[in-house]
Amino acid sequence: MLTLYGHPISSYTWKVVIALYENATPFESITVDQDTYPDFIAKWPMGKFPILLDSDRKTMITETSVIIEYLDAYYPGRTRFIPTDMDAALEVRRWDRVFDHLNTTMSKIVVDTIRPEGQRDPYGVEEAKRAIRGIYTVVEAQLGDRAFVAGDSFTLADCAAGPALWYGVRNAPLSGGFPRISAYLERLKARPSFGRALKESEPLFHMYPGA
Ligand SMILES: N[C@@H](CCC(=O)N[C@@H](CS)C(=O)NCC(=O)O)C(=O)O
Repeated sequence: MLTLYGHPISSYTWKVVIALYENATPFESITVDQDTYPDFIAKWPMGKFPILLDSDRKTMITETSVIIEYLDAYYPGRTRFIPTDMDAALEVRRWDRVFDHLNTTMSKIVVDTIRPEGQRDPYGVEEAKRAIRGIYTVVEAQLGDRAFVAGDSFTLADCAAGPALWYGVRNAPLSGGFPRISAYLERLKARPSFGRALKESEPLFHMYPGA
C-alpha cells in the first residue's frame, strides 16, 4: 500500500499525484494539516512534502524526482517516466531539475506576499522574477516543435513542468511572450492526470495566497 503525505494545493504534491494518476496507481492520500503535521514531521523532520510511504516494501521515499523514479521502477505502468536510453534519461532528469528550479523560485514570490509587513524582500522578489525569465527563455527554446519538454512522450520532466508552470505564470506572467510555453501548458492541462489534480485542488484553492 502506498501512502502519500501532501497537500491538494501544493505544487510539488501535484507533481507526484500526476505520476500516480498517469498509471492509475492506487494510493492513500493524507493531507498535511494541523492534525497530521506532528505525524508527518516525525517521519520527515525536513518538513518538505510530499513524502511517499510504501508499506509493502517497508520504505519511505522523499524528494519528488526520486519518488517518481521509484514509482517507475517498482510500480511501472503504461506511462514510463524515465527512458531506458541513458542520454534520453539524462535529458529528462535535466529538464526535471529546471522545472524544480522554477517551482522553488516561484514559491519565493508567493511566500513574500504572506510575510509580515516590514519583513518583505523586494530585492529577492525581483531577483526571483529575473531568474524565472531566464528559465522561461531556455524552456521556450527547448520546446521547439516537441510535444513534451524532453521529446515525444510524457515523462518525469512533464510531471515537474505542469505544476511549476501553472503556478509560475500566475506569479511571473508570460506577458504575451513565450508562445510555446503557453501552448505546452495548455497541452499539460488537457492531460487527464493533471486535469484531475487541478480539479481536486479547487475546493481548497482559496487557501492559496492571492487566489
Ligand atoms: N525538493 C523538494 C521540494 C518540496 C517542497 O518544497 N515542497 C513544499 C510544498 S509545495 C513544502 O514542503 N513547503 C513547506 C516548507 O518548505 O516548509 C521535493 O522535490 O520534494
